[in-house]
Amino acid sequence: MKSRAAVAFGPGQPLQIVEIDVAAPKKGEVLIRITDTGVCHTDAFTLSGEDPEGLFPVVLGHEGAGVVVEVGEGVTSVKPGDHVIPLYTAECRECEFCKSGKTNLCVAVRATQGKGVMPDGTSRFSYNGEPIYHYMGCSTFSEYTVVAEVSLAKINPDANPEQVCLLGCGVTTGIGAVHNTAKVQEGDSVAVFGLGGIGLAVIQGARQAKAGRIIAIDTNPAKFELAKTFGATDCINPKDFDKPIQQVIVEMTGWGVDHSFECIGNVQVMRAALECAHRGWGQSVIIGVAGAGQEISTRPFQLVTGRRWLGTAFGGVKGRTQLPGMVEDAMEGKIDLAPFVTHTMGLDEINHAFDLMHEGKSIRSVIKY
Ligand code: NAD
Ligand code: AHE
Ligand code: ZN
Repeated sequence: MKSRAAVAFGPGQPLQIVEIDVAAPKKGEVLIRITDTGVCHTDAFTLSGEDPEGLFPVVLGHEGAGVVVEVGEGVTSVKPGDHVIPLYTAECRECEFCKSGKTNLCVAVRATQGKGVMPDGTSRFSYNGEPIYHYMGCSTFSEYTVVAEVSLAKINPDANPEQVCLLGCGVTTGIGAVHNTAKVQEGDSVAVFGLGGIGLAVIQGARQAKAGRIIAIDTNPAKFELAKTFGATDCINPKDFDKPIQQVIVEMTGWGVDHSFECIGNVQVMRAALECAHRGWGQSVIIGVAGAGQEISTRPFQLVTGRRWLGTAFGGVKGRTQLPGMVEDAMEGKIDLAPFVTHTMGLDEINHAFDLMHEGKSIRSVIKY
């Protein structure tokens, strides 16, 4: 079938809106009509050419919501008409990782996903007869996309897709990082570096966990108002100080914070986030994605003296099992999604969504098909 799609033909190039061909779903696959998709900084990261797994031409997008159109052979967990959120972290419930009870990092489709193809090693997308790569197992920047059955969470059909699409990545990642990765407890102190969709979701999660002090850090003070609305108790701009921001935070708190979260993808900030953690027990969670060749560093003494460095993907959330409940939480007002959607637009304007992100003017732009 034909589908309108925003195709990234090469790194650093604007997306082009073209009509691509989408092949029927094969065994274990599902054809989805995407109704709404957020634009996450990871899409911009891969488009920039910095992603070691970046492939072109590709249909980007991984934060969507849609409706099942057709199922391939053997698919039993969803049927046409079901409302779904595509998952870039699949959940097969059969692999060693799924069965471990220790992680959400299912490996069922991860190897082929990273190569931009479906589990059988081929693409369902083409343009002028030439294959186009899939992205993160989702490719939500096409109105019609094909994903693996294990990469779909079935959700309440009454949920607002313009909002719950954000549970496909950003909001789930931030909230999940607080509860599943850091396990923030009542009264704990928290520092959040970077106040985009991810960092603001961390703040919302920290408030759910009844954290005490929540220190929000960004170089763009325009982000502070929403951070305070979500529960930040202090907002600070590293540019306002002539000493390292980790020193500022340690001085603000005595010995540092119980938990810090890096939500930017900057390896220098990752170091600062680790070093503002409390001597003896403070932990720092890396959420941001850094470019090819970049590495983190700190004095080992920082770890010897009890700080712990952690990381998280999709907030440790098992998508098929836990995402439907998070959608219900959003419908009941326990997760507040509306303030994240600062802009909505049609697919034709998707490059504007990337501009708004780079200019620091949006939290999330949602593309509506
Ligand atoms: P965003 O662009 O919306 O927000 C980033 C924020 O960081 C902005 O407010 C910006 O002003 C701020 N910032 C930039 N440099 C800074 C600095 N030096 N000090 C303080 N603040 C600074 O991005 P986003 O969509 O919220 O994504 C954030 C990061 O999380 C990205 O790296 C993205 O790829 C990553 N991410 C990871 C996961 C995961 O599962 N691990 C999931 C989603 C996104
Ligand atoms: N492809 C990159 C890594 C990108 C990355 O870390 N992605 C995050 C999700 S970002 C969502 O916005 C993630 O979940 N990683 C775990 C995984 O399995 O992809 C690289 O460095 O190669
Ligand atoms: Zn994302």
